[in-house]
Parts: sequence; structure tokens; C-alpha cells
Amino acid sequence: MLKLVYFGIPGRAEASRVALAISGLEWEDVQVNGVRFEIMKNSGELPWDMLPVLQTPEGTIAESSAILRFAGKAAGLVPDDPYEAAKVDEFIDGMQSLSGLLDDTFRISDVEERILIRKRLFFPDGRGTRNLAMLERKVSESATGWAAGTKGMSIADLKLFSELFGLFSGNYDGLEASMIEDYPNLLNYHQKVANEPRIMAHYADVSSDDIRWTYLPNAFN
Ligand SMILES: N[C@@H](CCC(=O)N[C@@H](CS)C(=O)NCC(=O)O)C(=O)O
Repeated sequence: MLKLVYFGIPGRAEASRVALAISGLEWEDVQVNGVRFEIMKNSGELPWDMLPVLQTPEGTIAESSAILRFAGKAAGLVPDDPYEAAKVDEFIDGMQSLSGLLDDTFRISDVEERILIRKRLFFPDGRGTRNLAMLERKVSESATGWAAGTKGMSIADLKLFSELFGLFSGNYDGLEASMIEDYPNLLNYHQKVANEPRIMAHYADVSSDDIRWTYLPNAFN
């Protein structure tokens, strides 16, 4: 039995959760709090002292992208063609800047300061804005509309969809849904993924007041 261990938010585990759900493998979604995380860290069971991890019968896999590749293969979301698979990897690796966008802000205890620093990321010259502009270009350049130009949805789409739109759920002080409204290609891309049958089925029970509302069709309309 596989166990995906992470905090009770979408964050860096959501793409793997979706891939595992699509895979049909037997797995458990283990959600821990900060205290449990510290216990796990101090016990030495986290290969890189961080979450998420995937516990397998053979051992523990860390790093969200490694877990996603593992789960994605089982879900049929990694192309067989070596070039296409490399383009999927390229997209995932290229997203590192977005994935770590808020990392320096989590330990800022002063809420006002945290909000200000996060809002600055989305000023015209901010790192968040540069990421959005790059991703807006990337999805517009895709001949198929899927993030890495694959014929069908891939793990690159699970990562882009879950991490990008998850930023604007209201879970992170200072970030708002309006920050993405001037990116028409990203909004079209959102609709494409949110309406993909496996994604729709996965979020079928999510309501508009759930933290995962950003994954529903028409969430940003
Ligand atoms: N590169 C790692 C980063 C993982 C990461 O930053 N995890 C955070 C939660 S999102 C964490 O465990 N933070 C606890 C800490 O740093 O003490 C990955 O993608 O899995």
C-alpha cells in the first residue's frame, strides 16, 4: 500500500494525489500537521527533511516531482516517446521558480509584512509576474494546448494546473484570484484542464467554498 504524506493542503502534493487517483493504485492520502512533521523529520524518515514523501513497500520517495513521475507512470500520464517524455520533464523542471515562489514568505510571522512581500511578487517587475508571463507564453506556444505539447494530458499539466491555480485559492495571505485575470491563455488553459474528464471526476465532490475551488470548471470566470 502506498502512502502519500503531506500537509492538509494541495501545495506540492496535489499533482501526485491526482495522478495516484487516476492510476487506480491502492494508496492512502496521509495528511499531517506541523507537530507530526517535526516528529517525522527528527526520526530521520524524511530523505531530505521535507514533505511530501511517498512511502512504498520498497522505501520512501521524496521530492514532489520524483513522486509525480512515479505516480504519473502508473497513471499513463508520462509519454512513452523519449523526446515527448523529456519535454514533460523540461516543463516540470522549468516550473521550479513558480513552485518555490512563496518559500521565503512562510516563516514571516508578521502578517502585514508577509502580505506586502507576497503582493510585491506580483508587481510588474516581480518574480510572480515574470512567472505568469512565461507560463502565459508557454501555453500559447503549445500546438496541442497541453503544457508540454504532448498529444494528451501529462504530469506536466497536473503540476502546472495544481500549483499555479492553487496559489490563488485564498489559502495564501496576499494572493488573490484577480492576480491572474489578465492572462487569457492561462485562463483558457485552466478551462481545458478543469474540463478534462479525469480531472472533472476527481474534483466532482468539491464545492465552491472548498480550498480546491480553483480546480473547478469556470472557477476564474
Ligand atoms: N523540492 C522539494 C521542496 C519540498 C518543500 O519545500 N516542502 C515544504 C512544504 S511545501 C516543507 O517540507 N517545509 C518544511 C520545512 O522546510 O521545515 C519538493 O518539491 O518536494
